[in-house]
Amino acid sequence: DTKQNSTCVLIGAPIDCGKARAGCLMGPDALRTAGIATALSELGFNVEDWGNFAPDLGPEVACDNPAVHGLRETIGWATALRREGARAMEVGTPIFMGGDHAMSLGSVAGVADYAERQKRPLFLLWLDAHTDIHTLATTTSGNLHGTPVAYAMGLAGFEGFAPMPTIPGAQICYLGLRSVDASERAAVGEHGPTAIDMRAIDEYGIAAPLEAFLDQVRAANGLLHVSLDVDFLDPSIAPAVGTTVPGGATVREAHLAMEMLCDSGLMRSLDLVELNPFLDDRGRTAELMVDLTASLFGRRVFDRETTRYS
Ligand code: HAR
Ligand code: MN
Ligand code: MN
Ligand code: MN
Repeated sequence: DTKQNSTCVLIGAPIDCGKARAGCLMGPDALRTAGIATALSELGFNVEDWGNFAPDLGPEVACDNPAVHGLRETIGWATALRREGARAMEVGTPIFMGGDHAMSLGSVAGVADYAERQKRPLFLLWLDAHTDIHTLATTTSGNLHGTPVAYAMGLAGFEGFAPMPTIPGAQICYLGLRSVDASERAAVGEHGPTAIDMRAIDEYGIAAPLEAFLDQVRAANGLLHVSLDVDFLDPSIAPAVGTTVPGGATVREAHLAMEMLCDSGLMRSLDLVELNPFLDDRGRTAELMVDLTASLFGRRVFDRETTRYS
């Protein structure tokens, strides 16, 4: 409905337990400071900021892999964000403001609950240097921000997490990959998400592979969840992230992807993750993330009609 289309719900998720380096807990407030609500209001959206949430902590959970850490807290976050995410889907477009990428164990599950109620297939676009497809058994770092795609696909080894409506690999597309562990490469090969790495972007540009995925979503009448990790971007333009990997997307590639996503009208929910303001340079990464969000919601230099030259 129109209210749903015109409302953005900001969900603060200061989750910081998905890796060792601290600081992502300041992410939601840095995005607010950089003006995310104003940017969306200026584009004509009604913005509801639901504030920062906290994990629903349950009992301690055992895990066979001794490397895994932060499991109880991460499950608590997943429970809280799943509930709030599903609720926000009824109100408008949720923008989950992380927090590290372990946030998506909850955000994607909440969106998947909603998609199941609507009886529509959910598609996932993962803009990231990393595949984040470890299970609790395969992760060697034990950092749970490296696991949400595996959970979303329903892979085994998520003891302690509630089962979620799973997303088949064929409905998942990665864009921007350049740091993938051997066991993750095997999982991608076996379970079939589309993996657009930086070499593919260098060879074909970012538009063609993204358009092909959007065509797939459209043809299936799907809902699209977009998960934007700061490290999708090149560290020279986005230094505020713990896991910098050289050779990422440029400002223009990232804006083009956002503009195409906006034009498609397919995006139904968004994650902004891994922003670590403690590592930022005078707020420039937070500001870039807000500018990209604005492009995603319709900010333009000119509309296409004005710019047509042929
Ligand atoms: N694959 C590595 C690991 O599991 C690195 C994961 C880093 N993940 C993120 N999110 N920064 O994309 O430790
Ligand atoms: Mn990630
Ligand atoms: Mn990453
Ligand atoms: Mn097309």
